[in-house]
Amino acid sequence: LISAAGVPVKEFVPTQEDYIKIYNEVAKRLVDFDEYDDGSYGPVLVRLAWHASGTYDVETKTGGSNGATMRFKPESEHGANAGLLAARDFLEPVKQMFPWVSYSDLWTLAGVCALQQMGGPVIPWRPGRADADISACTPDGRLPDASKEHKHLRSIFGRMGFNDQEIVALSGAHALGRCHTDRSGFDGPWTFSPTMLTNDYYKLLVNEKWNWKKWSGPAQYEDKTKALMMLPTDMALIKDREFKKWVDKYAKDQDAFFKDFSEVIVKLFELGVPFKQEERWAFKVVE
Ligand code: ZEM
Repeated sequence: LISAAGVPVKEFVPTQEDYIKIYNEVAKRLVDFDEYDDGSYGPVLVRLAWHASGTYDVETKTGGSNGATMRFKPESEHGANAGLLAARDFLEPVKQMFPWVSYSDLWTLAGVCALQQMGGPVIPWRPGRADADISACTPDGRLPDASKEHKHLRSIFGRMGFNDQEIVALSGAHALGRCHTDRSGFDGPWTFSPTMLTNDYYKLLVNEKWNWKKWSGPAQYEDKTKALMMLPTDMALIKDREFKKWVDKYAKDQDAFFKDFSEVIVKLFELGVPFKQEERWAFKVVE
């Protein structure tokens, strides 16, 4: 790099220490801004990282977390991305503090931070994503539609390169957060501890009785307390025999869930990224 005066400028080459600073800053902001939703921006940060990554198409090698094209219309206005501006806005001051980081690395690292800070497993991460321009925006319809069932799940997640076990392991993220009527139209949380990653999602799927909710909103299920919900796509995981095997396993074994969840999230966040760095880093939870 050459400055305007013609003097060579040393390029800033971030090290692991610099990414630790970002992780720690996101963790600090999760504590500082605890009046959002159920008391944490964590779930919506996880959803941002997932929706940035889940546009990947193995055949055309388009989409995925590399690029961070959700910054642009039309992708930011795709129905599935409703509400994710809250997550992008939450991270903007972090981007200003560390202007050298790409949005695409920042969004996935924030997802890792949120999951670990909410009690999840260690999720090894490495940098290497570069932001793209508007021309790399993906077409609408690449993310799953909650009103559909098993065939749709296999076709959408198959396009990203995931098998049945991976689909079920990824879905355990619904232990976190909630549905918002002004975003997806659905309403309510999946578990009683929406800011802690646990295997409760699977336990509730197999142990509770789920009935159609009687309301004028989109078709969803509710438990007998009417406090919790399941989407039609969540119920597909116990209606389909092959999916159900994995739900049963994770309902019984939280360690197995954590191990498989970590592996599949690493894969999700890395879809389509042309990494130069082989090594992944494990970030320490901020207490
Ligand atoms: Zn979700 N998800 N998701 N998801 N999701 C919502 C919320 C959250 C589906 C879906 O339609 C919805 C995965 C898979 C799938 C999270 C993480 C992950 C909502 C509610 C809907 C409708 C949005 C709203 O109204 O705010 C469908 C159909 C999926 C197919 C299997 C995967 C995979 C995820 C991560 C690995 C999270 C954390 C939330 C909660 C967001 C929040 O704001 O609380």
